[in-house]
Amino acid sequence: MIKNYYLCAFWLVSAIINYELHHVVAQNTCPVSSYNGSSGVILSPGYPNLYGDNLNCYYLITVPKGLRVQLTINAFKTEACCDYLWLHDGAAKTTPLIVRWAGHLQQGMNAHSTGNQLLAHFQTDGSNDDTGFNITFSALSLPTERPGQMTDCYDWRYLGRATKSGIYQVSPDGQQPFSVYCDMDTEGGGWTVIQKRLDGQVRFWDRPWADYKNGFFSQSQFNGSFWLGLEKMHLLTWKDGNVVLRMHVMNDRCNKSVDAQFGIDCSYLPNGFWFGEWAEFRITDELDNYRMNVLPASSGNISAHNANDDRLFGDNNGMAFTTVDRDNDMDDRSNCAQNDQMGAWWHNRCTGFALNG
Ligand SMILES: [Ca+2]
Ligand SMILES: [Ca+2]
Repeated sequence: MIKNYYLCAFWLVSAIINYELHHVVAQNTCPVSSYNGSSGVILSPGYPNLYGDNLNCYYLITVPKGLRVQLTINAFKTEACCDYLWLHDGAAKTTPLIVRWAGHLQQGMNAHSTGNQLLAHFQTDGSNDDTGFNITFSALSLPTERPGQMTDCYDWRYLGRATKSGIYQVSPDGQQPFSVYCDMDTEGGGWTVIQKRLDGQVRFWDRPWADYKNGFFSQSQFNGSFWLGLEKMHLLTWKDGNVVLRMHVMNDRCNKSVDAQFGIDCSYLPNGFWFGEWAEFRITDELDNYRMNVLPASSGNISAHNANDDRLFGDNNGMAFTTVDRDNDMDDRSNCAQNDQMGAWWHNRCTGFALNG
């Protein structure tokens, strides 16, 4: 009886504390929704204390005409799964999304609009708050327009203000322009697609060096499977200091024909979606056999964020490109592109994953 009595008392105290916590949090309402001028700060409700649940706060930032809005993170901590800061490229929620920020983000991270207005929308779910954000906004000059000289899809998105995914002409070195497929939908858009594999109709693994250098397509060009080509990748990655590589792997994990060939049963594997991002992706020129350099994975679920389990960084960073007819890998006894049909790749001895195999 006494035990029960104490237990009841504890529950009561616990309930009161919870009530008071909720009460404090619930006082957080959205701050002012309009910000004008050349610079300032936007804060999450209650910052640096916990923001509240079920918030929908809007921050419309307007800088002088002819300039762009730049946001720079001073501090950012939200619940990664569920509390988001959406940045829109204009004054309304219907304008294109620049980026969605969530989780614990580093000081100094930034994003910008293409015009003089940016709408930030802070949305939280019904539980688990964090300290939120402290973000500086500033006016950024528009870069000098270079008519007819878009160097990549990022230029088309942020200088050309293109918002539709499709085929665009780019000239990374100011020389002869060529066609690329621009993804304007994923994570703010401006992505130049360098490889796409949809099905087994286009052979990838045993193509010769010349094909991997110059690129190859299915009959439906950029609508089907393709490899843009190492020479173009070199031009695209060499002109800028920081090119981000992003991979998407989705749907069927189990290829029935390969399954039968190697006698593996993979039918128990579910479909899924995996992605990863690696910064400072660079491909050297042909004289150096299109060597690939990259930093460790910065996000995604394709590999763990450490060198031991980051196969692209761990195995392929600093490696030259190998095809079935040109062996530049580190394996003395074999050609890694031939081994188990792993295909042309930046092989070491050989590699943990190879997306052309
Ligand atoms: Ca939450
Ligand atoms: Ca070899």
